[in-house]
Amino acid sequence: IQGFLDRKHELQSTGKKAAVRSWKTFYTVLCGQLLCFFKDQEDFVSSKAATSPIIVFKAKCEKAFDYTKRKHVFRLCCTDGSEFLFLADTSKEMEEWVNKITFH
Ligand code: I3P
Repeated sequence: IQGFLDRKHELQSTGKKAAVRSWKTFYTVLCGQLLCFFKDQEDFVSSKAATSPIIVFKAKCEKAFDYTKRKHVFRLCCTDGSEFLFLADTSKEMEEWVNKITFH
């Protein structure tokens, strides 16, 4: 699965609140057990990553029911303690991402 998602860093691996907390748009690609981030599809094709990938192996991924500021948001809790929110365009897209990340 791949496409544009907005991403917000909530917690660092230490469990501390992330310092940079604004939403950022990335062309996001799930590749095996890695979630990879690019500026756009062109950058993905030329393997020009925008930021480091997230390891989704054994991560917990589900709809962020408690985050009510925006719709179609899901949360990814990684085994290192870090946490991210992702904003999809539609609830269908959100469910697709959650399923693919959970059962990759
Ligand atoms: C953050 C930005 C985020 C906001 C976050 C702010 O400020 O406004 O959109 O999260 O709030 O810290 P900045 O752009 O200066 O980094 P929400 O959209 O979820 O409100 P937070 O620190 O309460 O998470």
